[in-house]
Amino acid sequence: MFDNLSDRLGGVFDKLKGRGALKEQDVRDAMREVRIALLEADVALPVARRFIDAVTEKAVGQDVLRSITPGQQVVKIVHDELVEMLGGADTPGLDLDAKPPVVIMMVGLQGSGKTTTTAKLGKLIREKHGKKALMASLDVNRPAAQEQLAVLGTQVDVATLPIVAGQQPVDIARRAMEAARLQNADVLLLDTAGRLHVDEALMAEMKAVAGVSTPHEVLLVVDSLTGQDAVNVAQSFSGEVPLTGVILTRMDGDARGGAALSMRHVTGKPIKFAGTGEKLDAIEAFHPSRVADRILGMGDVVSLVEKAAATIKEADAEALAKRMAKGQFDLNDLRMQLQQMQSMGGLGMLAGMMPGMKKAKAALAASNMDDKVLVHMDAIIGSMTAKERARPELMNAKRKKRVAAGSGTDVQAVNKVLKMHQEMGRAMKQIKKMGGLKGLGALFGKGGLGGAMPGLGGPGMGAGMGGNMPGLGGPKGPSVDPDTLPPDLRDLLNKK
Ligand SMILES: Nc1nc2c(ncn2[C@@H]2O[C@H](COP(=O)(O)OP(=O)(O)OP(=O)(O)O)[C@@H](O)[C@H]2O)c(=O)[nH]1
Ligand SMILES: [Mg+2]
Repeated sequence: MFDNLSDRLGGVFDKLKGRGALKEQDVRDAMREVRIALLEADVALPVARRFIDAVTEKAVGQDVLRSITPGQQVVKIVHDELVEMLGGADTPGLDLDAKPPVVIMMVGLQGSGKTTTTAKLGKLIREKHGKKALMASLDVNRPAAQEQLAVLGTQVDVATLPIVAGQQPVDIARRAMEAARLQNADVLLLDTAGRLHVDEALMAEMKAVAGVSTPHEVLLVVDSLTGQDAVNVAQSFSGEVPLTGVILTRMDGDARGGAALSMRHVTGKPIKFAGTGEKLDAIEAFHPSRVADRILGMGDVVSLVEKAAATIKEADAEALAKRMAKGQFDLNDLRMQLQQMQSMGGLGMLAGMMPGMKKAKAALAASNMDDKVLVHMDAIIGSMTAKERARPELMNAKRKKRVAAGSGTDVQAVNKVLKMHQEMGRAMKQIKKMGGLKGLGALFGKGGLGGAMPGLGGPGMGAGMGGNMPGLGGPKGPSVDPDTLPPDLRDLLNKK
């Protein structure tokens, strides 16, 4: 689910993030691509249009374009707007707050997953809410539909209404109400019949059932795989019965995601649950922010950006940028970069929060790298004298031995730190020559990894860590992905 959309958007944003500065036209161009990606994912046209308008309006603002990390900011705006599109930060769960028996009516097209979801909810109500539920099938169209629910009922240990052959839906609903009262059930779940298409007979039946049972929740069950058609279905239903929420089934499948993304806007009702499999516990509360994270392929870039902003002392960043402007970069500066990485929670956490985290995490695990590497590097620099830190060229064999002993490492490790520093210094000099300082300043300021990763995004971290610190990831490690760097930096790394 969302895989294609995710890839497409990832491509668009990588380009955006790879730039130090953004012009309004860059944002507009990117938004055109986002729009195409949304439409290809089967998002309803008005929904896509509204989304793009909202994002564009916010993203072309001067605060964003002039900020140090415009690309990141645009991504955050897209993220926040996606959350909004999916229903906002807080989505309500099941509302069982009414006089029992609280009636929940399930509606939807044939095969959308109503019966399965009814049983899933019955189980959830028993286990999570600690309440007693009764389930009744009003499906007299499909042979054995009522038996299906009875079987599921025994599986989830929730009572079902005894079947009376030949009884019609409205009468079954009445009988179910009566039975629920007699059994002191807290909740009555009504599973209704589906049709291949929305038709008048179906709507009349839904209305009549709602009329006698006055449901507290009317949940529209929608198959995520239905794409654009789901939107029409949702529109027809919401015009006829008082929907209170939507449940998306088959979120475990490879749907393009359009139904999920459009549903909230089309029905105006919250998506309450997501069905994630055929098993009867495969149901999850629907969290817009988590889904947005998933679509944007971010571990949690948003909190990473927030965290970076909170962690990196503005003053430090500025001081470093100034020194770099003069072509200065000593071991103290390197150390500051390492400490920033550590104070953000270490490498494991960073990898977990990075976009494309799957790859990064795997590389991290494969390289046996852990936060000890950072600690060791810090200890090595810490064991040097102030003079040595400022002038690393002083480090001869004797001094290296002393520092290795002092930091509890070996000369090889000391060499690695020195080499890393050398690479970073060289990279910076070249950048200075190329006049690419603005991008670099941004990278180090609050930036890194295309904006969000101080330290990790620096050119030296890319060159140094990737190339020379086997412990720190190797070529495929969590060092910066060259594609996310500003073009001038990228060229530099590629030349290497
Ligand atoms: N993978 C997956 N399969 C699901 C999910 N929800 C339902 N299914 C499957 O979809 C099929 C149809 O589900 P039902 O619950 O019978 O659908 P229905 O809406 O009651 O169908 P009718 O009563 O014929 O209208 C079953 O095989 C379910 O196991 C889900 O979230 N994920
Ligand atoms: Mg059914």
